[in-house]
Amino acid sequence: MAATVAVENLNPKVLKCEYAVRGEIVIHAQRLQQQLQTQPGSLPFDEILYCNIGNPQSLGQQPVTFFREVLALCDHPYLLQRDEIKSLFSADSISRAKQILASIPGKATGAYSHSQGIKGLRDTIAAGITSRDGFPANADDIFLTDGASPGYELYISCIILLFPCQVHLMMQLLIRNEKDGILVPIPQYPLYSASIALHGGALVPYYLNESTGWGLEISDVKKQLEDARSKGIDVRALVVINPGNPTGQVLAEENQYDIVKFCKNEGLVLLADEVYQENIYVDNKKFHSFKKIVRSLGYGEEDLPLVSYQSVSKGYYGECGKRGGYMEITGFSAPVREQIYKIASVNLCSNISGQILASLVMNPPKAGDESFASYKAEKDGIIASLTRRAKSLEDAFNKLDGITCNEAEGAMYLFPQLSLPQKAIQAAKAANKAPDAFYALRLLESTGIVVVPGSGFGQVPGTWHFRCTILPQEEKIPAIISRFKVFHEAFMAEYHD
Ligand code: DCS
Repeated sequence: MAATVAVENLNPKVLKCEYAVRGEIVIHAQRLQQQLQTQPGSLPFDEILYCNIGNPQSLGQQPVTFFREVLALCDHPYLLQRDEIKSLFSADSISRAKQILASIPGKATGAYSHSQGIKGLRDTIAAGITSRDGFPANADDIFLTDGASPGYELYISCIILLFPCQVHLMMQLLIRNEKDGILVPIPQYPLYSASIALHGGALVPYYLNESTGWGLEISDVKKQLEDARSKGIDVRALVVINPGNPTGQVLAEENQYDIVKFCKNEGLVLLADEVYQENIYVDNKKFHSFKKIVRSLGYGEEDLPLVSYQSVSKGYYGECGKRGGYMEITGFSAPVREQIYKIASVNLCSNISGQILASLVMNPPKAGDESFASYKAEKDGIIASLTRRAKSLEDAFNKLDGITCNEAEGAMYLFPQLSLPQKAIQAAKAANKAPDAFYALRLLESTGIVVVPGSGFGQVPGTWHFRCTILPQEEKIPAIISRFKVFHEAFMAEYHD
């Protein structure tokens, strides 16, 4: 008898899982893009402007030259034997590639590595963390991953599913689960809700305070924690995203101290998503890693289990497609670490180009290196341009009636609030859509601009938002702003109460 696989008999956890960053609006945008190709002139715009996803190079951001030179040489070491490379590659990229290859067994980027990643690269990353924080880091605490997403998956797998021999799609469909809670900020990047849903855990929300620039208030976290506990949920961990996605805030240092003390007092693991650590656009805020905050408080390994995530997808490097990242885990007992290692080894290893890039972003060229001046110019140019783009979009949103927008202090997004007229809310209801999804769909159909409705990230009930990236190339920003304004004013006039 043939096996019957139908939506009705799939694992309900898979059906529950949502990921709006590539959801309905984006699928519709892709359809419209095809229509523009097959029937040019059939829509009121001539291109789709993707402001939905933090994928900088897809919108024209150039990769950092030094990083790509090293990658190219590592992947094709034959080049290192050729004299011509001296005129094509910088001296420090050549020496870095040689140094990296020497640390790879067999000098082969096509070979599996140690399950945690190549030891020499982890040493480099640990040294980078040490110099960033002023506190020591250890290569044994680093797990290199294919971007930050699997790192989180890996961890959640460990704590919720108790080691589910990792995780083929079909296994995912079949595994039933437990009831353990994770505190997650709302609004949040939907990797967290999706992953918790997939593994069948309980998402315990805490709300960021929009009126204080998306501040994280310990009093609210505590209230939510107690509420969840009173319902019998065993809350295991607190997720903090700093700088924030989708909200763009950078936590104040004092606030970070309070968060760390809270986690220690409540016996929570701190999951610190720090993938936007290089994306800061204001002078009055700095990135401080939670590792540094924990150590500055004098806390040792035994005081607080901490997982910190970094990725090559973000920052000024934006190497999303290379799938590199790491998690640094501290404060876990040896037997637990063994289990985390076991799960990592089921995946064999992360891809080697991503591993190399992770080591490069944590140890870029230094003053005195041949590439330093060009590297710095590329990096500063990208960050300065992102800062200008964030400011222009924020100002433009704030000039519109019915929109208020907090400052993008960091990350790659603005998350403006929409005050929609009742008639628009009713029209959305009639169309069976959340009001912000209705707005985003209309925006797409009139302008080609793709944003993600706030409902995809979670928001205070009864409020409506959308997330707009700051990533379109700078010369496109004025057109985006003017198209947006025309749409918004027409929409508000159409549904005026
Ligand atoms: N953590 C946060 C806060 C993110 O925003 C992302 C990606 C990730 C982790 C995972 O990234 P990688 O797996 O590529 O390292 N951000 C998505 C987003 O909101 N837009 O683009 C992707």
